[in-house]
Amino acid sequence: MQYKLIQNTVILAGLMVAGVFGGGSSALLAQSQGINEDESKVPAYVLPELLRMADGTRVTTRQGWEEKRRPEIFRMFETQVYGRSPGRPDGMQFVVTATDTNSLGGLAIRKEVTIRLSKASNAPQIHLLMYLPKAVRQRPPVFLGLNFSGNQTVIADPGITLHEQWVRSEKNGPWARRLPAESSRGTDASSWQVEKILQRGYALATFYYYEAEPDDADAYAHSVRAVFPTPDSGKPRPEEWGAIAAWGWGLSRAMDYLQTDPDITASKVALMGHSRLGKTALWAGARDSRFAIAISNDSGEGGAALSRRWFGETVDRINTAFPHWFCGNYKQYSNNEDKLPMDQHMLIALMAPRPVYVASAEEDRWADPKGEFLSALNAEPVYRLYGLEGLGVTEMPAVEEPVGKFIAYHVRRGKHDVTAYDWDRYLDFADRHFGGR
Ligand code: GTR
Repeated sequence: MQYKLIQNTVILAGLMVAGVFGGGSSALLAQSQGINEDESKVPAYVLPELLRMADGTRVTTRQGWEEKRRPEIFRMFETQVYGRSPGRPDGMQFVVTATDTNSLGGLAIRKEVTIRLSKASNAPQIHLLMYLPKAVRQRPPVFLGLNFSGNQTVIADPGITLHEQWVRSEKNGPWARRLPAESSRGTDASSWQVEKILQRGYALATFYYYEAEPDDADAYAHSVRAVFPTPDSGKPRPEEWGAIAAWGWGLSRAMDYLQTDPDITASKVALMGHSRLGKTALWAGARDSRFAIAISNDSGEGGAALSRRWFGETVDRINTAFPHWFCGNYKQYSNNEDKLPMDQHMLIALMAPRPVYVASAEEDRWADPKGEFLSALNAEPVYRLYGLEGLGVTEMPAVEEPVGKFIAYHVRRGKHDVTAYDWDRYLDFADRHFGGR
């Protein structure tokens, strides 16, 4: 479409402009006026340049990227968007609590692992659920992802242990620990496709994201952030971790365990996350190079979607609705996107040279499918430094026409969700990068 061409040209031309950080005051004005879902009203904007240092120096080599520009961009995301998180805590313990060598009718080995995050008797725990494909004799590659509602929801398997969860029975009411209902088993099965993953020769590892932090602005006391605060701070400082960083930190702790597990290949772990957990997968992948692939499913604002593009959710809206997700410093960019020293294409680029997949859904306008595509496209210059092909197209592909090699993209029919179609594409992508089944 003519229109798309024009938009892409605006952005790519923006990349040529030396040292321009912003300049699109019309975009700024527009965003402060609220939510836009009309493509014809998207104002022009200029993206910060991926390969030019804040001091104006151009970066043209891998070494320059790895030693100078990548650390600079990483620090921007760390201090301005997601917040700095601590490293691996001391005294973690991994306990395999249950193994069923004949689960899902013989398709899988089910394993449950408790990750104790310190030696303290009241240490927070992560309960990792794993399925291993029985038919695969060698150590399989793994999809790792946080789940939204508890391990028992990913497939209707009566053998999955129910763990107490943080709940509030009424809005702003007191927090309590409760066992989830039996009836919740398998309620999210369509977005996990466990059997499909196993049939394709992959293992799955997942845990409930509330175990790192309940997703509520008032849940700080029950977060790993309260247990592992950075020195001398009761609450995080403005550049310290928000909930997305806490969830991502939990994924790194799951990786600590996976590196000790003789039944899987820890160098072949693909992170997959949907929506807020897609934002989390991208940030976790940027922070922790042990993750071999990162997959963002409909991650939208603060994930794959460009912040400066005024379409769908905005920085202001997300900071208002979910004040706990990002670090304190991110608040200053509400209705002020042009002041961001980076944009989200740079988050995608932080994965390089590792493969990264960005996926959208056609009806998920809130997440701005086109802004997600353009982010992936504008991450390509870094992959080029490695001689790696990115999307292989310059215009948004048609619905359900996946594109790309080291950066991949598709927009699927339908709404905000993870579906069998999405998983088929992620499995194909993993096959290509992990060397087949
Ligand atoms: C929405 C939020 C999005 C997205 C989504 C989700 O309410 O505005 O950024 O994260 O929730 O996580 O389902």
